Amino acid sequence: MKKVGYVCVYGRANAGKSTIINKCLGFKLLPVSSKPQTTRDNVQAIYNDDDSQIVFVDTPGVFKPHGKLGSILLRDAESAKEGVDVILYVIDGFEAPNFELANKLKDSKIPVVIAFNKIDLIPADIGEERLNRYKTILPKAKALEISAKSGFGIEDLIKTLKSFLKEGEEPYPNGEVSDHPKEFIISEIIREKCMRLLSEEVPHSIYIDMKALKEDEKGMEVYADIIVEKDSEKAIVIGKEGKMISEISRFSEESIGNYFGKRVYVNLMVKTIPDWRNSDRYLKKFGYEE
Ligand SMILES: Nc1nc2c(ncn2[C@@H]2O[C@H](COP(=O)(O)OP(=O)(O)OP(=O)(O)O)[C@@H](O)[C@H]2O)c(=O)[nH]1
Ligand SMILES: [Mg+2]
Repeated sequence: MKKVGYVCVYGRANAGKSTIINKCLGFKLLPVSSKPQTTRDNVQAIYNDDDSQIVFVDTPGVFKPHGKLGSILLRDAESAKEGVDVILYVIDGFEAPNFELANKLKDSKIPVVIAFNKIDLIPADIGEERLNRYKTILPKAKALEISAKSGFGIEDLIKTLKSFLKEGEEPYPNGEVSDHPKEFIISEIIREKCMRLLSEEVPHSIYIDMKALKEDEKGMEVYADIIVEKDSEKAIVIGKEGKMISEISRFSEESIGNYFGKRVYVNLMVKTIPDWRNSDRYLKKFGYEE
């Protein structure tokens, strides 16, 4: 029997949680961007090897919440820590230390593993000094220095996580990579392109509403609406002479195509739904239950 279990990946926004999971999986499943609050859902990502199955639960980064959607995301991140086998607490080593979450984890009954990430960006002595301050708060936690970007420490991290798991039935016996359907993975790829290509506040007001997915052996056709909150944002997403929306489509086609190994056509429409992130009706429609 394999060693199996659930690992909640928890930490502040932009710490590198989704990047770490992608690196462990060996392929890119989850959206990553340099803007905080890229992840919006607790998504399970399934790692498999010969002797183990680790279900990573990616979470929205902890951040001062704005509006109703922000509060829902914060609640989701906090609740993901319950019922797992290990909490992987990801720290951005480059950022000035912030001990709020470490203090929250102090009394955790679930084992905590610290991934002190982005060590490629800081001198070793500064990293060590910073990490030691976290270790003082969480003396029982196992701590590893890693760089999700370069892959340094990832193998060790997987080994460490496995040491906390027990033998049992695999939660996902059929080679699934996620608990979310294909449509969700596609919508997240499109949203990631928006996060990366658009500036300022626009990316945060975006929701990708999948309309249709047509597929055969050779190709895929994706039809989706990009929802924004204001007409001014709609104009930015469309861009001058439709330049931005065609960039978003082109990058999405490339990434979705690489992921599924098929030719992909993406058709996007932009729609305004005023203040959807504070609307009970739309939050519910888009899957964010209060
Ligand atoms: N230099 C460096 N950058 C990293 C490393 N890990 C992640 N990053 C970058 O940090 C940024 C945030 O990464 P994400 O994986 O989206 O972070 P996250 O914690 O999932 O963020 P949210 O989903 O917003 O909470 C991206 O620009 C990554 O490329 C690392 O080890 N080194
Ligand atoms: Mg993320």
